[in-house]
Amino acid sequence: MANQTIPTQAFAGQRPGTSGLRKKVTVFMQPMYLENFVQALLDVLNGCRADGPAGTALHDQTLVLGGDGRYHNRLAVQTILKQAAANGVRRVLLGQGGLLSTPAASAVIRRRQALGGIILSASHNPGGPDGDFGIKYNASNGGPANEALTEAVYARSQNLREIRCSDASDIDIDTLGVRWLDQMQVEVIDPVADYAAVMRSLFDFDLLRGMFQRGFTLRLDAMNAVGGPYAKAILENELGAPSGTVVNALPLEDFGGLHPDPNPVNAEDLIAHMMRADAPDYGAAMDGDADRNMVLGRQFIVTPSDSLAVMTAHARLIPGYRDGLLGVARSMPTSAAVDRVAKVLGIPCFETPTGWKFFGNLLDAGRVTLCGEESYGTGSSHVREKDGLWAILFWLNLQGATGRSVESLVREHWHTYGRNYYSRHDYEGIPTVIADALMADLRAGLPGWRGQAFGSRTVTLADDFSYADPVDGSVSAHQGVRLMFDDGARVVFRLSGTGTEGATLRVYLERYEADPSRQDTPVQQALAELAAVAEQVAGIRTRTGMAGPSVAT
Ligand code: VG1
Ligand code: CO
Repeated sequence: MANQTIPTQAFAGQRPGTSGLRKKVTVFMQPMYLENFVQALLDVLNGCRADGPAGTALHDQTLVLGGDGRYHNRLAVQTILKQAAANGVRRVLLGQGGLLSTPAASAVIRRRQALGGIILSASHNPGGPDGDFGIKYNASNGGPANEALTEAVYARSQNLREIRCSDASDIDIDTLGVRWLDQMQVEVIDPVADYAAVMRSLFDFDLLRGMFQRGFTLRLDAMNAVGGPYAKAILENELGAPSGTVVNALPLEDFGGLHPDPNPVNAEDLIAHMMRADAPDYGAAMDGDADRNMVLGRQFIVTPSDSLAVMTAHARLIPGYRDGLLGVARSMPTSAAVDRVAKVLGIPCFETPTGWKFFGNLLDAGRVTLCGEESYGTGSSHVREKDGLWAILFWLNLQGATGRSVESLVREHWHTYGRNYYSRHDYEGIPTVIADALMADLRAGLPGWRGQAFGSRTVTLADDFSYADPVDGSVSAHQGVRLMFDDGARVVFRLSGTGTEGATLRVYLERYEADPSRQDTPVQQALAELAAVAEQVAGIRTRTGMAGPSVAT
């Protein structure tokens, strides 16, 4: 079979966002759209500059490939394999059926010492022919490519004139084992094996097995996404949880119509189960690519920011972290609950921009062990992605090691450290011009806010968060507008970088409550004053015509 060189024209807008290039499936299905982006990526990996000739850096390299199984995944896998072959890649490790969860892809890259991996996922975005598709590249540390690389790919995509592709036929991606696509070796691997080995090395599997033997009950909602096979293999097959513990376990191309975003709005069926009188001991869910997690106890929902703080406080009880933590990191909008724990433990705590790629350097440099985001993401140095099932196993191990329920662990935490009331309000589908103007006006108004009083609170800091990476010194500016108050409360504004329709404004609200007798207020009530401040400062209702947020979690 021969390599073909096919002329193409650049597509505008192939700049990766918070987590790769995400667009509507209909956009990705345009002829050459995926091909262009993949060619730009392979060119950059081959050592090309924005407009230079092709290099050969890939010729002795291995790439990992897999995705969350959503609509278009199988077709995209075949296309990418043919492009990889024509661009001189030596070997591809492909998840069986084209499947790899995001954390599993990270684990495979690391364990097999691959150059990197291509992950096909739009994560928590809906799937199906009318849904979203996505592609991202992870580097040899297993983590999302840094901004320098994604910008180079974008620059290359804007100068692209041709792509190279093999005209070989589709290959079998469903049978384990090695086959050839021209000169390139394709090894179809079990998508679960490497990942499960990592989990075994971190958690007390004997303890967990004993819990299920003694009747501990868990409901894990895999939301018809890629996490199902991982959860079934580890929890039901290996740890002996009764069959049916993992629900919605079969990955479906459209997620069975579910929106695979594990939050109280989209995981309503799980919440309903957990609120019943006969609820299981423990409830959990993952998102489309299994890197997010939601943790629930009986009649109790854990916020992701609290989850990170509780995990940090108890990490030494988990075998993989028994020697303690080097440090922790959280994204800027994530609540400061973990900061208080880090202080008590005497370990460093870093504040990074939104997106997992910013944790990579800190993890690689051995400065942090645990990381988390308010968006239902927690992870550790075991891979370079957030990891849904890992977090669920961590909390399971924690319940087993302490003999305590999810709710009592969190309540005790609040009692000890105080409670950071926290909520994120999303305003979805705003016309881009309106959202951009809102943010621009907020930024322009920043100098005026400092010293302003809102009710009993005074603004002590008003800025646009800028991050200087302590490891490589790179600076990422304009990461979100912050208003900080004298009592530790905060309001943060930023625009989403993962959506595919219009703009989504995210407003993050936080305030601290040390007094245990005042830690039981409903969250939205506890934050109502701050929501009013956000409205006053940004004029969201007038500008968008929306009466309130489309999602408040
Ligand atoms: C969102 C979250 C962010 C997360 C990102 C990718 O980004 O806020 O914390 O890292 O999604 O998560 P944004 O730019 O829309 O706010 V995943 O699970 O979609 O890859
Ligand atoms: Co995800």
